[in-house]
Amino acid sequence: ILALIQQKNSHPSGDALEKLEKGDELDITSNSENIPTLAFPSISTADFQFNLEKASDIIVEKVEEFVSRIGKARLVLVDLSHGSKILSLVKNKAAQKNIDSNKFFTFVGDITRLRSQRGLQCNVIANAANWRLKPGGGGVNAAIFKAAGPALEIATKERAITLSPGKSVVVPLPSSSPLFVKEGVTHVIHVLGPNMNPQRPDCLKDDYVTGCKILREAYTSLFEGFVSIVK
Ligand code: AR6
Repeated sequence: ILALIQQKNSHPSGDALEKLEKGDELDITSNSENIPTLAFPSISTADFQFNLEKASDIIVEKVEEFVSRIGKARLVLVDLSHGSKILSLVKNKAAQKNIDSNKFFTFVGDITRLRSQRGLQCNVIANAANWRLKPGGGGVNAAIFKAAGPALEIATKERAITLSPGKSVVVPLPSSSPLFVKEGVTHVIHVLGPNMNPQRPDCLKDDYVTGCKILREAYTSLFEGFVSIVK
């Protein structure tokens, strides 16, 4: 059954298996084309090896702070698989805090194919970037630069050359970008989170006091960036 569900992933239909797999996501994706929506990955928790429990606390804390400031808009935490630990941690903690599930929810999908494959229209997507703001390097950064084509690299250079940890930069996506055309993405917000991976630049080792402070700053900067677009 799981294999069948995975096969069905890329072809939304009214099929019973599809409904089983998507669950309440069906309600989320229907009739919501024009609601400004930010899709964001969990910053720093894969390649940058940030602790998932601590990251999930910070995500929920920052979401709670911003849901009241975004009007009708929505925030959506995205990850690639149904087994995503960060999605389940955040989902449970958000439910405990009674965060409005119309304004914030978790969602399984490739952030570069949310509309075409999963039926979720997100006009803004966040990228867990590197400090050079360059394509490649794996993870969501590589996927977003690849899907957006050279237009994103050029547009990014016009806004910033580098990024320090905890900061973000809003990049309007040219309408020639495939990500704009196919997915309806109008802005990419690059965010640089704290790095706990000794093999990457600016490693904080185990300094989670600094790490948590920088991750909070990163989400504040990301959500402020989204607020500035929505206004
Ligand atoms: N769609 C949705 N979520 C994704 C996708 C995708 N296509 N790809 C990955 N994720 P990571 P970091 C999730 O490693 O830890 C890069 O090389 C992933 O499962 O992309 O901040 C950059 O160049 C995880 O939950 O970002 C930086 O050097 C989340 O996205 C460095 O990695 C973030 O994982 C940044 O590391």
